[in-house]
Amino acid sequence: MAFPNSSLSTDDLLNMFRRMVVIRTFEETLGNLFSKGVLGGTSHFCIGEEASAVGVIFAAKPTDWLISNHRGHGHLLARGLQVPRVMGELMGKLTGYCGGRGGSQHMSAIDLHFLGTNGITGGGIPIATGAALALKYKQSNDIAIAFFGDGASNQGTFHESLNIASLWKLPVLFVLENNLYGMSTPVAHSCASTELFRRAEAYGMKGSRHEAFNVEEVYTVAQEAIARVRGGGGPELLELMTYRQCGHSKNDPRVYRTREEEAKMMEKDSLLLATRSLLARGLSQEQIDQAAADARAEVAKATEEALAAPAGGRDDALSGLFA
Ligand SMILES: Cc1ncc(C[n+]2csc(CCOP(=O)(O)OP(=O)(O)O)c2C)c(N)n1
Ligand SMILES: [Mg+2]
Repeated sequence: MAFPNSSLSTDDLLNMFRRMVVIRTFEETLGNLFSKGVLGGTSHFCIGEEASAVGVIFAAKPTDWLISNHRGHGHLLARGLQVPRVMGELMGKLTGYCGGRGGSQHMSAIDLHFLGTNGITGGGIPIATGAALALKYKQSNDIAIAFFGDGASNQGTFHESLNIASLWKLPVLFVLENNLYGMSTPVAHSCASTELFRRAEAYGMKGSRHEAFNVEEVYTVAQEAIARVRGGGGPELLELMTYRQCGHSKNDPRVYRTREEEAKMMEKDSLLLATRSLLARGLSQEQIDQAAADARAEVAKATEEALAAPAGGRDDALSGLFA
């Protein structure tokens, strides 16, 4: 069944489903590469949160500027960055978007209007606000979109940015991805009021809260908010209720929540919901399985390509340094 007011065609929805499978497979593949020792360090997966990234970014124009956080693979891949180059960046390869220097948490693609993932909690919010100021100054029709978490909404940068963005009516959409936890801390243990969208009211801007499991629902509410922001209505805060099915980072045993809670949230898995919507629109299970298989094959090919790509070395160690 189509979400009310949805303007998505079945082809669009299938395309979004396929991109969500790319994102999930990408991160499952990273998990394997970490366990084999091919990748080192850590990474933050967005498994379970794919509908938020894909729904919002598909509703934006390709020229709208995106700013992400430490959990940014979904945002990067939803924007359409090439999978082998995103994978290559994580592997420290020269073919990566930042020559392998940025990794997961500091990856940008300026030509695709992606201003970067960001390892500093709340660090991307003022960057988006500054980008929006530049866009307003240039009288551009583009907007800035910042993705961040519930934990980041307790940072000073969130409050300062919302205040100035509203005061100056900047074209920025603040997308608060509320996955119920900041690392191991539940929202109710860190936020005096757990309805985070209400924080917008204090700064004189519109705030709203939506479930973010059905990609069509996310697309629809994002499309409406983006149109208002683009139309000069000033900034907005979109609180998207989501759930990370995995741990905070690679080695998180998830002792702060129950397996029962996880099982209940899995019932709203975005791939499951999108599959149901596609079936209701008349697609066959075989067509949907084929789209998922194509997405998985794309990631497998991208992984091979990234593994074979050259790594940086002494000769280029200083290139790209400005200070
Ligand atoms: C300024 C700063 N403080 C602390 C951290 C450590 N840290 C990394 S992720 C994270 C939690 C962020 O929670 P949230 O914003 O809800 O995003 P989520 O991880 O849930 O997607 C913290 C505290 C950091 N990276 N930067
Ligand atoms: Mg969180």
